[in-house]
Amino acid sequence: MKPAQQKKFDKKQFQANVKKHLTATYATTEENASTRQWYLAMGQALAEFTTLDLLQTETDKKITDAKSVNYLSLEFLIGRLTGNNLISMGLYENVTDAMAELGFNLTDLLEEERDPSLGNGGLGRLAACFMDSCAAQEFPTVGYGLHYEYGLFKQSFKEGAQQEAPDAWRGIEGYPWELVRPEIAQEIGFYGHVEVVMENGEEKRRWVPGMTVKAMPWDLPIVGYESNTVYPLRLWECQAIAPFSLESFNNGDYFEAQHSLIDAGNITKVLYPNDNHEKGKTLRLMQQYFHSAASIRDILRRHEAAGHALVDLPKYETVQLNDTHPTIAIPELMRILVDEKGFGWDKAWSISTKTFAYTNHTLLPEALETWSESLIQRLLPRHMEIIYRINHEFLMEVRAKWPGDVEKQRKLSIIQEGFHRMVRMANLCVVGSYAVNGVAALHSSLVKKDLFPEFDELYPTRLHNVTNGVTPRRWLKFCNPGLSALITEKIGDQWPAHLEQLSDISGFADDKAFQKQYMAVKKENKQRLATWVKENMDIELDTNAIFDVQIKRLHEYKRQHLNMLHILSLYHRLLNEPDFDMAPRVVFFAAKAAPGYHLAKEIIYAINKIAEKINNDARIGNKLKVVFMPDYRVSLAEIIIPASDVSEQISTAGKEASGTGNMKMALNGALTIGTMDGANVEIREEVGDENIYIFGLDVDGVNDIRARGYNPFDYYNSDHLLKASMDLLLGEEFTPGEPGKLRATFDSLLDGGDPYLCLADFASYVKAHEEMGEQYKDQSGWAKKAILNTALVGKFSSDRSIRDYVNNIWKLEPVHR
Ligand code: 26Q
Repeated sequence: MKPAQQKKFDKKQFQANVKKHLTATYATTEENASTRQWYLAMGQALAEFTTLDLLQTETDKKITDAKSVNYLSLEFLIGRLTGNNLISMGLYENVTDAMAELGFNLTDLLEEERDPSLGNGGLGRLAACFMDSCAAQEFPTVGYGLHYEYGLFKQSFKEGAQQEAPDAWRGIEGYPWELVRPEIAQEIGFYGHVEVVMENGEEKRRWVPGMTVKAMPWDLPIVGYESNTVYPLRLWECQAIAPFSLESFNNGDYFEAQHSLIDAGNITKVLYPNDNHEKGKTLRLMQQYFHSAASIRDILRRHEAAGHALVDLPKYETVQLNDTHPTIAIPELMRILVDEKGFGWDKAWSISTKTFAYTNHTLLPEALETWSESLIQRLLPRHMEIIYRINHEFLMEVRAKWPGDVEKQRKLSIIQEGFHRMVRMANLCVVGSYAVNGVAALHSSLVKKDLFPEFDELYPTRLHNVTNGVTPRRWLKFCNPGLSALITEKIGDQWPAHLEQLSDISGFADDKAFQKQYMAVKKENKQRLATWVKENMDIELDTNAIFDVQIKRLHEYKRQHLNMLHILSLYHRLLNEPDFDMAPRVVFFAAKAAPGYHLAKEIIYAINKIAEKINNDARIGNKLKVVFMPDYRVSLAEIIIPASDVSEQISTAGKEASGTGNMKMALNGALTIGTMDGANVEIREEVGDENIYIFGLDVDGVNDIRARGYNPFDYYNSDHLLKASMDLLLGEEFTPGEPGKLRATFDSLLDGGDPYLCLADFASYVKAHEEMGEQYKDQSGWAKKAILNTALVGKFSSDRSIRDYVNNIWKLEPVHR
């Protein structure tokens, strides 16, 4: 089926519209307009196609009478929308042609769009892929997030060290795809106290907030692939209710008068740049409550506007919590039902627990959110009372199940006892949801076995697995047009909506002509990346080399420093082993470190310094290059991923919940070198052991070695290559005149105890790389493996993930428009 937008497209009218926006919206003329203004005007003209659909879906009775999912997430890392929306609307060719007639290359125009980086990494990007898949398959969906003024910081390097700058993603002109919706704004309270009032002889509790702000919604259209469906991604912006206090203003205290404006403006000012790490900051909790409260109110508004009764909420709405960040939505719904809508506790609890479902994305203890009771008490006094009541009822269940077992109560309680009592958000989520899921098979089994074993005993049907996925529209069709065309030539054009069809490509894995075509496309993509690197970093690359890629947030558990040790080992051998023969390679990194994560920044610095030396060392010629690309973001991933030969997925087993970059690179024909962690386990199941390089300790091995008492010095002292590689960090090899400047990583790996077992996995990692490097010398054998990776990862389409949610958790039906 072709989307209606394509049928409606009239080239002349579209061109006229672009020109109209150039003057009417951006106040310039055809003669004077910059490329950026042409892009903006084109964006506005395109948004006209989706706005009406967006508004119509809102009131379409077929949709308001069907069950919807509400995806609540503090992060949506959507990336640029224009190119992707063109693909979904089926207008890519039409608009290429229309803009060419106006004298513009569409690719150049698309480059003018700034990435909306409204997320940190995997969790935010997953939310974006899920929105795309819900729209493509027409499962009624509303995404709820925050309209941050500044997205994830922009990264640059100054003499190798990370520098951060604010990301004003909307520019001064605003973002062409967003629509402000003042008619459905909400008011949100904070602070204040709880009053007791008598109502019909009954005691009722009511929250009287001490401060109120406005939640202003901005809608972004999520366009379903060839489906005529447009769902909103609704992002809340915090505004002051009155621009300033008139009283203080009239009293002449202008500065005082601005205060409310400053406070309210702060709540959605900037995205917190921490990934897999929580820091209990008041403003972060304010963001979370602001997001939850505005979203829950909007869900209830839609439900009531459709004429449905509140008792039927779970029949029409389900609320998916993307990690614990929106947990406060649970007590908020309870507060509204009990305090404002007059429900008894039990009825309200029954409605609420049939509405919420929760996805866990991490087992790392430092990432499990807890908030101090005293902070919640101060900011949200009524919610704290509700949490106590939920906990009280829950602990009665625990006592009934394990009579007399105080230890169980202590462990499961939503409130963690101690000097500073803390609220455990994950426990509140498990207790308050009808379904809880992990994000890959291994991760979900560890959620059951290690994180929530007692909850699993208490609620044996509550815990699920839904393996993550990625959208094949952005991560193959759009970012890799060469490979897409080749696939379409062989198996037709239905695969972007039915990715399992890619398995038909495996029939061509041995076909020498196809192998050549496949590798020629890879070469073109490598050339595109090499050109980017030359233009932006002035490093010359050989596209015959292996392009070995590690792109993800910088975190010790992801072990970029293990990759760095491997580079040091290659450098050492190139200089010291006359017979050492390796396939030339370029090792690419791209990663942002949380600004407060000291060691992560040291690792970036070390890799940059090592790169500088190696890239300019005439002794090793072009055998080895190291490229740390600055400012990793979705649009950069779209260039790197299609060009990757090798995908580094080397986290310590048990630490990476799933990973999704692993899926994107395998889909684009990279061979994974990885541990038995996260979704790597399932990728191996799909592509077969011969088409992936697995190394290192598995989860049991990790547990064993820790139980025996892990000592990194044992490895350092007994493995010559490891010692030689690490010792390179001690002198001034990479920091002339400044010996010891790279010590931080060295120290963390030895005196620091090597918490992520890099040294234990080093030898096995080196060996896997050697095998992989040998294989690369046989280009036909390599091509076969790469083709089989593309062919056999259809499972990892986010369309499949969404169908799993729909069938096993949400229980809803598609609505075709
Ligand atoms: C929490 C509290 C305060 C401030 C920030 C945070 C915070 C923010 C982001 C905590 C965690 C995150 C992000 C986590 C994340 O991206 N997890 C990844 O989720 C992916 C999608 O499921 C998985 O593939 C990755 O394995 C997992 O690391």
